[in-house]
Amino acid sequence: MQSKPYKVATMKRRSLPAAAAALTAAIVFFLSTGALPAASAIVEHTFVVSQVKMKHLCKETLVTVVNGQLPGPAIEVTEGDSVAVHVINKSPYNITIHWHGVKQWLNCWADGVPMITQLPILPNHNFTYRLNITGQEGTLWWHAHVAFLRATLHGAFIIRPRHGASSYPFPKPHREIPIIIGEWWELDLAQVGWNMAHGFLFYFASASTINGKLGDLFNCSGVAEDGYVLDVEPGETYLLRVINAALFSEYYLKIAGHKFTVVAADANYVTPYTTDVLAIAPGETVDALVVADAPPGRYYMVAKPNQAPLPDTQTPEYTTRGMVQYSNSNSHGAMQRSSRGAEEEGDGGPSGDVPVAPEMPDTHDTITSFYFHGNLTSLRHQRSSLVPVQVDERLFLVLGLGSICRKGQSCKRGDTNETILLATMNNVSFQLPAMTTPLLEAHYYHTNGMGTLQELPNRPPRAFNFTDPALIPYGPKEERLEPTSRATMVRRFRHGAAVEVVFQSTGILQGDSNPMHLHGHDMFLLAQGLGNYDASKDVARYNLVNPLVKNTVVVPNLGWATVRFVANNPGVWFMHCHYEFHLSMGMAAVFIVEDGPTVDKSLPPPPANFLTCGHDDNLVPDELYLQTKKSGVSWINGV
Ligand SMILES: *[C@@H]1O[C@H](CO)[C@@H](O)[C@H](O)[C@H]1NC(C)=O
Ligand SMILES: *[C@@H]1O[C@H](CO)[C@@H](O)[C@H](O)[C@H]1NC(C)=O
Ligand SMILES: *[C@@H]1O[C@H](CO)[C@@H](O)[C@H](O)[C@H]1NC(C)=O
Ligand SMILES: *[C@@H]1O[C@H](CO)[C@@H](O)[C@H](O)[C@H]1NC(C)=O
Ligand SMILES: *[C@@H]1O[C@H](CO)[C@@H](O)[C@H](O)[C@H]1NC(C)=O
Ligand SMILES: *[C@@H]1O[C@H](CO)[C@@H](O)[C@H](O)[C@H]1NC(C)=O
Ligand SMILES: *[C@@H]1O[C@H](CO)[C@@H](O)[C@H](O)[C@H]1NC(C)=O
Ligand SMILES: *[C@@H]1O[C@H](CO)[C@@H](O)[C@H](O)[C@H]1NC(C)=O
Ligand SMILES: [Cu+2]
Repeated sequence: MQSKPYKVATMKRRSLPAAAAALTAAIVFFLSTGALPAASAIVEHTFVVSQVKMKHLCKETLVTVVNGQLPGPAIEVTEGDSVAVHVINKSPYNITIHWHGVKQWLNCWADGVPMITQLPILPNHNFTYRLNITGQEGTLWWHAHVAFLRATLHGAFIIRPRHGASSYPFPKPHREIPIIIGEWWELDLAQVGWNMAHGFLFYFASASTINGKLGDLFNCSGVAEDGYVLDVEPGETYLLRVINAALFSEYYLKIAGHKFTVVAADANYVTPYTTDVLAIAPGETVDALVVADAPPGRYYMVAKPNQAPLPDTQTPEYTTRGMVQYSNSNSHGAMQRSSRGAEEEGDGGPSGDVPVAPEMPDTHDTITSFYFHGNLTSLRHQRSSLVPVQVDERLFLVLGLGSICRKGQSCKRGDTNETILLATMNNVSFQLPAMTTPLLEAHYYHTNGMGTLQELPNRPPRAFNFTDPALIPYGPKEERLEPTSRATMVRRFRHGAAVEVVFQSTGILQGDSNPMHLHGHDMFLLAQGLGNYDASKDVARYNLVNPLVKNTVVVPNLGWATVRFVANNPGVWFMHCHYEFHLSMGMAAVFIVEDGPTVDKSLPPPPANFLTCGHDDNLVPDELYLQTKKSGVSWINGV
């Protein structure tokens, strides 16, 4: 039984006299901001998380969604607004919602990472998230921060400029369209998440999607699946707000016969960049203008995943497609036909009834993504002038895989089932603390629960030829590098510290790229390169003038990327790879940003509705204490 879409209450631009008792917060907000009261509003949503049956590929599947929708509802706000989202959890799972890319200034409590920033919302429980949206414009998104369930629990989060669309630093589009790339899974995602974290790795989606639709490359008994159709008027301009919500793959997006002008990425404006292909990794967003300037007709919009070539392990990857359809094209019933008969681009435009298909990059082409990201720079904007020149803390974080023995201290490595495969940073794999108190709460109240953590090392314990292809996927060189360990890795930063991180992808067991996502802060992407990072020549390439500003940075396959950020948002922030398999295998760490010298630079107490554990001293589980101590790595003292 499909549940009815839940009514979404949006209270935009409500005048003061109309504010009801429930809007007390709004009144406080209006009174305290003062500056532009007419431009601020409370945007309110109710998210009912429940399981519904959906049918694709001839098979009915139980999926966990918000308000019965896949993708979930879009949140649309104006910069300066406040947002309240009431989450009612009617699913059988523990849920949290993360507001991906929202900076959450002094509001880490609402970041939505289970056991790191909050207790999860239990089945049949409610929780209200309150966020202020300031100093950001563009496309972000929200998703459950629960292993794998984000495949079906996600939606767009769109922030428009305070002074309206005419203040965009690009021609005002006629329409704005979210394009969410996702995957269709027929498996029990909660189970898959558990399995992945326990070394059982081979689970894959059944299809990929654009705005929740599989498109005509997929069928049920020969009947093509519905595809996403964008109807356009000749000559008009469309702003596509592209989000990669997929768990597993970076995608290339093309529209036959059309070009994109990229104008923003991760809700930061970029120098307009014209290209016929977008590259977008999980966690990234790209805003691109498309002008409907082709001969009227029908044009496929194709999203195709890439993957590292052999000798990397090859996994099933699915291309999906929708359609751009001109209003005065004489053919109807888009997406009814099978894939056969699509014309390749370059044949001189559409003829008759056959939609034009774009020529896509090869699946194993990863260099197109490298170039795409390398060609983006930020548009000169207030924030882009703030690249820290002096660096206080430097981290060199080596990203790879590793393994621990299923039983005992020693076991066969390589292609064996005696190990649990893990993903690592500097040779440690992240595991959630076994405490019953979330880290943020333990940090805020200085409870001794923080004593169980391990410090994220500044550099890998041992240097090796990180990008030697001989490491992929197995072999004697690789087997020696494989043994690793698990811990709750954290790194503390003084308030205001300028931090430089060099992320280095490796070839241990695989040569994947790594889309690294930092919560609560944007990062300046100073440079990226292929092969091993070499400070003696790569520092000279740093862009300190107009680097891209991102919350998710793609560290190229067998390459590196350098970022800088200022740790000025106090709290406990997750930093992790946005490939779900890497995340659930432990490619993550926690950055703790300390309070500043004044109240307005310090984390306020948790909001009134917050579920806390009570602050007794009974927070250190002995088992974890012993396990961490045994590893002999330096300790963090939380007090
Ligand atoms: C849900 O969260 C509660 C409280 O943190 C925890 O005790 C329980 O084990 C969790 N359940 C699952 C299925 O993870
Ligand atoms: C959750 O919200 C629903 C709908 O507003 C309400 O009926 C229910 O009482 C709430 N439950 C809790 C535990 O607050
Ligand atoms: C939002 O901003 C208002 C006005 O500055 C402030 O009172 C409120 O605490 C803020 N809320 C959050 C969740 O940051
Ligand atoms: C899709 O069509 C192909 C070819 O007609 C067929 O082999 C396949 O089983 C179909 N898929 C489904 C799920 O029916
Ligand atoms: C920009 O893209 C072109 C190819 O499209 C490539 O040749 C060039 O190296 C790229 N620039 C950077 C800095 O990556
Ligand atoms: C491990 O692999 C060996 C050899 O491939 C096989 O015989 C054995 O049954 C496997 N054990 C498990 C627990 O899967
Ligand atoms: C790393 O390995 C590659 C491939 O074997 C090789 O070309 C390169 O020279 C090696 N680099 C170093 C620093 O040893
Ligand atoms: C990684 O850590 C493990 C366990 O602590 C250790 O045995 C191994 O030597 C380390 N490997 C590297 C390459 O640093
Ligand atoms: Cu995220």
